[in-house]
Amino acid sequence: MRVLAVNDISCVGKCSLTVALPVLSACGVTCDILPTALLSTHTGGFTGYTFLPLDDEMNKIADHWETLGLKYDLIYSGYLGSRAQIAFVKDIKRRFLKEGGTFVVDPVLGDNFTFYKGFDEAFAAEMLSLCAEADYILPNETESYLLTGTRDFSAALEKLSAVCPHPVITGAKAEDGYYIYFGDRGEQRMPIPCVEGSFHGAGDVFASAFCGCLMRGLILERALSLTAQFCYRAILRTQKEVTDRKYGLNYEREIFPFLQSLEAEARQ
Ligand code: PXL
Repeated sequence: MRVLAVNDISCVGKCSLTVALPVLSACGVTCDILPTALLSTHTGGFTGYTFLPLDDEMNKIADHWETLGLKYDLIYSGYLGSRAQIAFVKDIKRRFLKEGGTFVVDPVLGDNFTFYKGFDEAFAAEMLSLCAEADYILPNETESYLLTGTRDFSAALEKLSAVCPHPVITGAKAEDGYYIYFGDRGEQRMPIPCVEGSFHGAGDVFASAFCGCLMRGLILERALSLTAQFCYRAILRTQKEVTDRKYGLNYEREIFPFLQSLEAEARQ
């Protein structure tokens, strides 16, 4: 199985490609990368970070790949730095996704009900148009709100279902705990263990592990369950080890138990 991760390289802060590569490789799938930008750190909680968009390079990389005839079983897109990059990812999907392949979009927009730096309503509208081309989308509760304009998860899921066949709203805080809302057969929701507050990079660990589970043949519900458990354990460890949250999840030592459960259920 061959995956293409389209995401930035944040050198410090454990998110995007620095998470996708180790997690997907550990899952036993080849992970190629298309870097969208190079940053000294991610943009959440750091100041003075450097940011180099890689649009020109992305074009050249894609043109070279075409000469190699590369095709992917799954393309996973994450942080995109501009509306032009969103348009470019649509083109990447058209050129490099295998017939019948899977397109997963993590519509990275914000957290704590606010946009990440540099994003706004127009950007969210463009992201929604990318979601419309995806098989699976993985908004967190903030992104679900920014994409649909509603904080009601059932209503948001309904709106997202009209756009994409398998919307998944992660870390949704309801009255009685946290849930994953997903909608491939009407509305479903799965209770998940969760820790109060936001942990930077958790969405990227989730998306990467989820793609790994799909590539190993797990059905949606099992992929979500194993992935949620992995993220929860990584969050607990991060909390226990009292690392500054902006440096990301301490997920590394949770990879092994995650893989044990994955291998027990994998069908390919
Ligand atoms: O984790 C999402 C993410 C990815 N990449 C960059 C970010 C963020 C969130 O802040 O800034 C560059």
